[in-house]
Amino acid sequence: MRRLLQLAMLSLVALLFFAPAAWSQGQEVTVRMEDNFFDQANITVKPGTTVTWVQSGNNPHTTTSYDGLWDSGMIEGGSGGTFSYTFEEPGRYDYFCIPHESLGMIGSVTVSDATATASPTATATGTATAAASPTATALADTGGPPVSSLLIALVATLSLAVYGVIALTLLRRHSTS
Ligand SMILES: [Cu+2]
Repeated sequence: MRRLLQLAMLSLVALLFFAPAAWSQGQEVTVRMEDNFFDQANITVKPGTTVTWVQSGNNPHTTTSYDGLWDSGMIEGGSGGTFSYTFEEPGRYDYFCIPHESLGMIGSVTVSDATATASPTATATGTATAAASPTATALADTGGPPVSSLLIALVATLSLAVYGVIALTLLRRHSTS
């Protein structure tokens, strides 16, 4: 009975060890700077997410916050240059490309804590019909890692428990024979 208790404690320790690492992981999202638009232009991310803009076009582009929060400066065309910004506070952050704002090269990052309600709010705030599908992809991307990490933690805990049971059974057999 004491062995089972120790086993349960061990599993709990394993879960406590793995789970926070999976949950606290900062997520990363990439937005491409094309000629002349952002792909994806409207994304929804969780607080603590780092968004990296990658120069994927031949024209020079910038990612510039309308609120003055960030400004990449001109990133040369064909350079593959990048610019990153980490979003901590929930809210909506609009940005544009300095040379191509008039051509509609604008985008937004919505930072939202909610996972279940994120989809309806994102659709409600988006005015263009085309915004619906990129937002859905972004949600799928950001939703993936924590679930899989949690699964790994669960599998690790389960395998540890199974290993313990096998060891216990072997020990019992040894003592009875
Ligand atoms: Cu541009």
